[in-house]
Order: sequence, then structure tokens, then C-alpha cells
Amino acid sequence: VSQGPRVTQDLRLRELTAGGRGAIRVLALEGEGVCARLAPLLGDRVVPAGTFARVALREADGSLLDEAILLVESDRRLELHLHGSPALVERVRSTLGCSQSPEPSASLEERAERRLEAAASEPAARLLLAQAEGALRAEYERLRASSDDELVRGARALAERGRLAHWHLEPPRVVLAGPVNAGKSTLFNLLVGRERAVVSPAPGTTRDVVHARVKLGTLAVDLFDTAGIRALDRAAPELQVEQAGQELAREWCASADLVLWLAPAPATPPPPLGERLRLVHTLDDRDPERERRAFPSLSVLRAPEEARRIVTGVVHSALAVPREPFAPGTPVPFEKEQTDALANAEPVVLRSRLAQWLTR
Ligand SMILES: Nc1nc2c(ncn2[C@@H]2O[C@H](COP(=O)(O)OP(=O)(O)O)[C@@H](O)[C@H]2O)c(=O)[nH]1
Ligand SMILES: [Mg+2]
Repeated sequence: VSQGPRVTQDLRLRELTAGGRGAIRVLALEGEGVCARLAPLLGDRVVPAGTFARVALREADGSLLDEAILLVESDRRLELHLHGSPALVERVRSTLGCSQSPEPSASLEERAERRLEAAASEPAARLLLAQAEGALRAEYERLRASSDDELVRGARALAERGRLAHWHLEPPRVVLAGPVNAGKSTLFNLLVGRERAVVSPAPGTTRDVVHARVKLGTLAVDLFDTAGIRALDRAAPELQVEQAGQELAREWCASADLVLWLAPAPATPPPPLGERLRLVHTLDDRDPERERRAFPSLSVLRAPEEARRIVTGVVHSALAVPREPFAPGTPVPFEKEQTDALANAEPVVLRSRLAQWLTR
């Protein structure tokens, strides 16, 4: 019998960062031949066992997914340190075809309780508490005993709630971007509530990406202030740091859940990010035309509280964050894997998934 290529299966992905949150997310990948499985994402670059390297993760079409730190322990285990977008982690997971095994031995209630300890906001805490007290289990049990029609209807309703709850459970990454001197850092400091980023009339002041967890209304958000975009003379050595800052800003925009493109009129054309981008005009105290704007317009210096309200409204509507919190005790799936399965599966598949979720 010839030895065909070994089928690599059962590659496990575990997240080491608590609760799947934070600016950096560390994933452990374990399984036979894990390095070979990762190779296509690395453009076949080899990182020897026992070493680490900064790598560019790319999709099949060559587009950049993320700059990551790769630590190779052995051919059976490696760690990836990614930037914190849930979408990015999901992409890596699906590209590698990993099985999702978030602590398989723990029950629904235990998993909800574990996440409760690190809940990012009050709505998230309330929602997780209800599931830790058994709301989701009770609904799964009810659905399992229902007719196919009722099962599908109930599963879709749960999936919709899971979708609405998503941004409370996984704080979105919101990036402030736009031309230099648009007031990005001034707005960032307002939202953070203290002087975190350097504000200056000198263009090119912000070079690194600055991060803070902030509250916008009831929603916790990971907010990033980036270097402004302006045309630079690439050859000028004194501008190279700023150039690198702009490069970084572009990368962060690409992996953000939402980009707020801040610009005083006339607006500099934003990058083509579609639904993940919202335009906001800034410095509107300087502009007599402000009444006629098609986009939300704010001035941090003239009306800071109004600016905060406007940004909160734009973020909530762009991400479709629900206005009303769930009633206490409402069953809500709190893991993406369950929400996805509930949204798409046929009755026979749903029944088997429910059985699986309920046995633990
Ligand atoms: N008139 C006015 N000036 C502002 C406003 N917000 C920021 N500035 C000023 O604009 C300059 C650039 O601000 P900064 O936040 O550093 O812009 P960034 O380059 O986009 O980060 C600074 O001198 C700020 O004080 C505003 O709402 N109105
Ligand atoms: Mg700045």
C-alpha cells in the first residue's frame, strides 16, 4: 500500500487572550503538520521551530490580512499574535479549516460565567449573566422538543439576537483616520477623557497608532488614533517615520470593524472601505457652510458634548447596535459558532447541534 500524502485534520485553534478581547489576540494552533497548514498564508516563508518572526499573513489573492508575530514551538504547536479584530481571527480560523474547541468540557453556563468576569460593558454582563443562569439551555431544550417549523423559527430568532449582541460581547475596533490636522487626536482625547494622544498644529505629529478602550453610550469600543494622511516626499529622510506611520494607519484601517474618516470640508477622498467606513466632518466651527452638510459635522472645541453624542450615534448606527437592551433572562447565544449554526442549519442538523450543546 503506497503511503499517500498524510491527511492533516483536527487542527485545533485556541485563543490564549482572555475573553477574545484586546488590541492583540494570541492564538495557539495545535495539531499534526500545523506549520505546513499555515504555509500558504505566509507565502511559503519558513519560520524554523524554536524561533519567532514578524510575518505578513496574506490571502490567496495576495492581499494583506495582518502583520503578526509567529512563534513556532514545534511542528505540532505554534502561536500567532494577531491584531485584535474578531473578523480577522475568524478569517484565519476558516482559512486554516480549524475545528473550534473553546474548552469543550465546559457547560454553556460555565462558559457564560467565565466570560462574565471579563465583560466589557453592562449590557454584555447582563446578557452573559442570564445565560450563566440557564436561559440559553432552557430555550435549547424547548426547541429540541418542538416541531421542525418551530425549531427553525426559534433558531433563527436566537441567531438574530446573537447578531445584535455581537458588538457588546466583542468590542469593535474603531479607527480614527483622515487627513492631517483634521482634529483626530483632539477627538480621541475627548472620547478617552484625558490627554492620551499628542495634539499639535504641526502636521505629522501622530505617528504611531494609539489605543484606548472607551465607552460610547453603553457600548465598549477599542478606539485607535492614527497618523494623518498627507502627501510626503518619500525621499526625505526626516519624514520616514511619518511615512511609516501612514503605512501603519492604512493597515489598521484595513482590519478595522469601522473607520471614522474625519475631515474638515472639503473632504479628502477616503479609502474605499464601503460599509466599514463613515464620513464625519470636523472643525466645523471654522466653516460657515456647516448647516448644509450631507454628513454629520462636529467641532470638539466649540461643542465637545455634542461631538461625543454625534460620534456615539454614528458608531451605533453603523454597527447596528440595538437601542434597547435585552429584557432580563432573554436567551442569547454568546458564541459566534452557535449563532452561525443557528442561522443556517437545517432541522436535522440543528437537532444534532442542540444535542451536542446540551450534553455539556
Ligand atoms: N477650530 C478648531 N480647531 C481644532 C478643533 N479640533 C482640533 N483643533 C486644532 O487643530 C489642530 C490639529 O489637531 P489634531 O487633533 O492634532 O489633528 P490630527 O492631526 O488630525 O490628529 C490642533 O491645533 C487642534 O487644537 C476644532 O474642533 N476646532
Ligand atoms: Mg493626530
